[in-house]
Amino acid sequence: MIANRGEIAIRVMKTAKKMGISTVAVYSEADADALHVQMADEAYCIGPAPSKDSYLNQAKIIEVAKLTQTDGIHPGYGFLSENASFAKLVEDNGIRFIGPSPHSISIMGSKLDAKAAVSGYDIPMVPGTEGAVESSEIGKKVAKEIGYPVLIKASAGGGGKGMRLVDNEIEFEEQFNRAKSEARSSFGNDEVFVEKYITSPRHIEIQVLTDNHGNGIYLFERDCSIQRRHQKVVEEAPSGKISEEIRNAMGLDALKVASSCDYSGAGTVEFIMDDKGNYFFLEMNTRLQVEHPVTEMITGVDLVEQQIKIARGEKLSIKQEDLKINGHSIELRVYAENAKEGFKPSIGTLDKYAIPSGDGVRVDHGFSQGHEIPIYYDPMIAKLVVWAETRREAITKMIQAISEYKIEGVETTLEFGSFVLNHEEFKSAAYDTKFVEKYFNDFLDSDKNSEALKIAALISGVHWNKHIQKV
Ligand code: MV4
Repeated sequence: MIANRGEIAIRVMKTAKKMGISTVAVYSEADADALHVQMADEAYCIGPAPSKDSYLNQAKIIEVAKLTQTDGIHPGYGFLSENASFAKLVEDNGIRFIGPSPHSISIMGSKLDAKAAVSGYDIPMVPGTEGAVESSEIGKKVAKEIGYPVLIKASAGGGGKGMRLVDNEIEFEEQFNRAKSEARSSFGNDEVFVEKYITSPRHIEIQVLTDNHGNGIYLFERDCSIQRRHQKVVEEAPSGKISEEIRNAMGLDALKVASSCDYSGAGTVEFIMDDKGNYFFLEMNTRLQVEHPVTEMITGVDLVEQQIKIARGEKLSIKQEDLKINGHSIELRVYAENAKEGFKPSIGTLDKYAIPSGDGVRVDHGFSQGHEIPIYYDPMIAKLVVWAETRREAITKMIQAISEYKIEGVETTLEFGSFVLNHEEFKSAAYDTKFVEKYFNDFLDSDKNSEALKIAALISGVHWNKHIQKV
């Protein structure tokens, strides 16, 4: 059973079919016509459109699993994928959870628990407090020691939620109180800690696979620095800026992080890297990630197949020395959003929908022509993934693929993707997490320029017809 929807439900079913496993889909009333429902061997409606009534309805999902004699549940990403209580409920009902144990999920779901778990494993961490900071006075003392600017982070946060930047001591108390009350209202847990702020980091994450027999491998890195307000836009593997030596050190450190919580399955260890190439452990994501395809493209490993085998209790059959990086892969997330209006969701019907194709082009999507993008869920339409021998060729292939992608009926982020891929800073691989913030206005201007050029071309055409041609 796939307890999810859209492209990831389809992605998981593809591998299940390849492995001869029959599939059960669940869906909300908004998704009755969805592709993931059509593709499954069996499909059951689990409630109304809002996620809390359907894709987050644990009791209903278990009820369908029991009815269909489901052996294992794949949670995809989002929804219930990092919910330790759900993983436990699944196992308590005699069903395999295709993911790590509730214990691993729970440790990595708390940043303070994660820090405590990895301490003693000699993993580089950003300078800061070890435990929760109880008062603004204590926090200020630490901040003075490590030096401003500092970040106040919520232990229960993640993906950028519940973070406060503090530039100097005068602002500390106010930001501390805000961070605490935000954490309390958003996560029901107001524990916060303080870290030195790394100004313009790169976001580098390592894919790992570990089994229940103590074996683990790392499948190299993905650079996910191109993002907007913690929403990733472009991801690539390998990073264009990492030496073999750092790559291997990060890989081994990522495996230590996995060991620290007895991890089993596919996981991602997130690091930030400063402008001198120092890297620091941030958090571990205990799920299959949206951007997993770029890793599959450069390693040839089907990560979902490995997840299923590990959940069955099999030993990892791939050894570290079997793995090598083959070529280069880039992913662009195609959202139903109007980039020019601050990435406002653009909901509607896909009146025209034609995907690019060809060697080294992969599109993971959950819609086809005529489908409506529901307002209830994430507005991602598709992931456009390319592979080529070299980074340069992969960039060229992506630019070509974007131009062949035809979507009408909703606004999309394809044009913004083209802006990123054509940018010198992207081409030189020198970008960091400030990229979108730094260049967004250039994107707006480039658009105005191209509008101006179009108008100029039209005017000169009219002029030619009216005056010059007659001469
Ligand atoms: C940081 C940081 C700088 N210094 N921690 C954002 C998401 C969450 N996983 C942690 N994040 C950050 N933590 C310290 N000490 C900068 C970020 C950050 C970031 C990290 C990864 C990718 C994109 C980011 C965008 C803004 C801030």
